[in-house]
Amino acid sequence: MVREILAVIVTSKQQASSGHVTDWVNPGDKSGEFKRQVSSFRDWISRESGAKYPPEKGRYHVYVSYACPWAHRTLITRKLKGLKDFISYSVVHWHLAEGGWRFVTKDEKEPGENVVPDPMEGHEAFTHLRQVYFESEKQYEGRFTVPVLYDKKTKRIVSNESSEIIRMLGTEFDDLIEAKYRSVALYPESLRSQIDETNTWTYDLINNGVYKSGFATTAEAYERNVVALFEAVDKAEKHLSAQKDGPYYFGKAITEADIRLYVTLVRFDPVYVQHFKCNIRDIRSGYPALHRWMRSLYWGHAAFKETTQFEHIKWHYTRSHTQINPLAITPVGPLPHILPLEEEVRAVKAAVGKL
Ligand SMILES: N[C@@H](CCC(=O)N[C@@H](CS)C(=O)NCC(=O)O)C(=O)O
Repeated sequence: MVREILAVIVTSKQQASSGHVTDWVNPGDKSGEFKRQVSSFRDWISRESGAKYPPEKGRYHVYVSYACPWAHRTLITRKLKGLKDFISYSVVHWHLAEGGWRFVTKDEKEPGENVVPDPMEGHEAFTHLRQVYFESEKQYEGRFTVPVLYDKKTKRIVSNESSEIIRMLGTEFDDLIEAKYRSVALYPESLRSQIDETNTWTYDLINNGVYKSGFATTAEAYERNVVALFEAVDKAEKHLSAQKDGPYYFGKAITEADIRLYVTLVRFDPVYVQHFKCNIRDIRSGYPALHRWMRSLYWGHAAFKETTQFEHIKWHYTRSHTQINPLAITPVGPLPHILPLEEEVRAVKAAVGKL
């Protein structure tokens, strides 16, 4: 995780002064490389006595976008840990434009649950997520990212770093929730070193790798990153095909490794293959073990299926990144967005002799 944070050394000031929301690579940066900013709000909900943010039912809220893989991590974790009645959430409009994420108006109807105007008391006039950032820090100069974990009591942002939010949700409410949810251990002691090791390359080369490929502004930066991305996806495929006690990444129980890889892979064929040019292979025809694993999460668990909103995902990327897709036309396929568990694309069926 340290690497995750260090990998992204762009000061918030640089980002803010760069001008446009679509300036993912700072104009003037000759490297053409996308460098993710470091998250600024890094407090913790903690059950240690005297903690500034203790776990309490109904006290916290998460602002998310259904489009965003980092925010998606928090929605899956919230559901897997049975935190429905403990932590509320709301969803921003899928379109990211100048001024950052905005809330829907009360007359707008977008697909999915909880796509609502800012529901916080006192936020009735808020139109954009940036107002939540400014409420916490008047001089905030970074990007206005989701997810945001918000404390209703102090009206402060606790954290805007998803890797840390999922850790808090994963353990800090355990004294309050039902036993069946307490036993869901997403970062169990016995697997920590393996999860940490996997997180390091999955984050850098896959989760962030799709962005580094897609946002690159030189052919060299794109090619270097897309090749590294596919080497890492090959490595994940190899790991999963050797995993005999599945169905999960590390065997019999879901861990955060499943969550962190799923959020990128489920967006891969619908968006990253064409929009971010991550097209050396696609998942459905090129990666049988990953394809099966991803679909078993989606079709087998409400926490994955109900939090995956393909319309938000497709519309957000293809209509917000006008530097990549200036006409903002959303490609229709591939259809379906995700295949049923027992279905395969024709090429795969032919290869296994089922045609
Ligand atoms: N480190 C953050 C990254 C979050 C992030 O980059 N979110 C994107 C959406 S996928 C965002 O909100 N971007 C808006 C912007 O940069 O203006 C995390 O993992 O929580």
